[in-house]
Amino acid sequence: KFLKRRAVGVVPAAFSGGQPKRGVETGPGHLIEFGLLEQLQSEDLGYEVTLDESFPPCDSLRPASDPLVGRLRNARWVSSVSQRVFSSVRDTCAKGAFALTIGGDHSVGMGTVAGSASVYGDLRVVWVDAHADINTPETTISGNLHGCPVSFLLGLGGTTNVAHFEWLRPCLTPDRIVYIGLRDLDPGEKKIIRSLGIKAFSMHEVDKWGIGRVMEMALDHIAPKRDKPIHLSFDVDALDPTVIPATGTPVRGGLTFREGHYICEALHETGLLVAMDLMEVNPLIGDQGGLLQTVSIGCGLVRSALGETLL
Ligand code: Z70
Ligand code: MN
Ligand code: MN
Ligand code: MN
Repeated sequence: KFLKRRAVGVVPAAFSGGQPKRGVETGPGHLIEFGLLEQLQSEDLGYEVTLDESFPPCDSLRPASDPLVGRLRNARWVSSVSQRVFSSVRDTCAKGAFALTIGGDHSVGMGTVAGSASVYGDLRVVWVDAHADINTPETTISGNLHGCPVSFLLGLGGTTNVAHFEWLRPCLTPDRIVYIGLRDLDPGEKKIIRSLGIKAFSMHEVDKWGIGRVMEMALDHIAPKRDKPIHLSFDVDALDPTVIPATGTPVRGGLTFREGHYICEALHETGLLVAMDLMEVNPLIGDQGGLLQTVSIGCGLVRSALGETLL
């Protein structure tokens, strides 16, 4: 309904500055090396795939000096990389292609969603994650910006006045985002979600209703008439660590292999999906077998969101 061409623009967001563990910046390279781009071009899917080759290595954007901004770490670096991601996603969406961002840590989610929202004003967001990533500069305990992108998108708690983020304006409202897979929230994040009435399907709701009902309810909330563009921001740590071991913050009790794929399949079926992020693949966590499994399943999630079916 929204995409003008059978084309995918890929942004390799090889970035680790939103959290302290190195390795996650090599996630995009591993996904590409495993054959992600060829899989999307294959006769089964048949997309025209363009990699943003001009996207700089994020380490090259690291400023010489990046002092704390309040509690926030690497604010200057996160801002410049996110702004670059924003431009690339915006340009891809403006061409009528599907914007696929592969990461890399989830702090750049502020750039991906801002980018697609700048083209699709009426955007809806499905945030699949073990974490809510909705800490504000005031509530964050860790100071890691990958725990904050949603608050920046909503313009919460001083986010509109944080140094270096002047380029980012609020582009989302609490009624236009839905969470799936949550199970590891800070106390301040629970308060924010409750007070704003943000629709959230934690693992408790997934257990209670099953993923089929959850997806129906999620879509009924953000697009009751199934007529709004949707951005899927998928943090691979939403899946159980037995399924996705190679990620920086594994949390037990997560989504199964099939539940993760079902989310992607159901979103594809709506015909409303315009962008996807696949974030937080960290090849340095765990062993070689776990890495291969993570990268292989990560590619499968993207293929499902782009229309691969079982039959
Ligand atoms: C915690 C924080 C987090 C991963 C986001 C965790 C955040 N709420 N962890 N993504 N993998 O630091 O704000
Ligand atoms: Mn994260
Ligand atoms: Mn997470
Ligand atoms: Mn996340």
